[in-house]
Amino acid sequence: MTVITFGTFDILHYGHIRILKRAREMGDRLVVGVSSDTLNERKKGRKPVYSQEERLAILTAIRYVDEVFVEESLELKRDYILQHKADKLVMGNDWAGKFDEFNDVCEVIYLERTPSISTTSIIEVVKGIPENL
Ligand code: C2G
Repeated sequence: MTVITFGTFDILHYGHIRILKRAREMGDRLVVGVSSDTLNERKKGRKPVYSQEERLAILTAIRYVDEVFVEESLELKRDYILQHKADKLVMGNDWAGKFDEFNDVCEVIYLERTPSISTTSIIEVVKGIPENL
């Protein structure tokens, strides 16, 4: 059973590890599509802190991850699912409902997002911006 998930995974944190662990436990192989730097800039309007090569290397080193590839475009999601023969697509529930169209080629599952942690909040702490401003 192959599981696929997608994301930027910039400044890897506990929320990322938890979704990777839970996704991996839903099958016996986890493939991760890592957003390219260009896709991330389009999506979020800023460059990731870690380059795509660094993010790929970090994800490759995680025990729950069996394979990584670069996600170049959101429009190619169906092709990626088919190419990697994924049985399940797992995403955090900030994406709830957004990928239901792929239900015809795989099971689409949204897992609860881990509260109180995000790449953006880490960047703000590192920059020294008070959280409640
Ligand atoms: N996540 C989580 N808990 C958090 C933060 C993130 O469960 N506190 C999950 C997200 O729901 C997502 C994954 O970790 O499933 C990766 O998060 P991001 O790097 O923010 O990915 P994103 O930019 O949302 O990219 O094609 C879809 C996109 O590429 C998803």
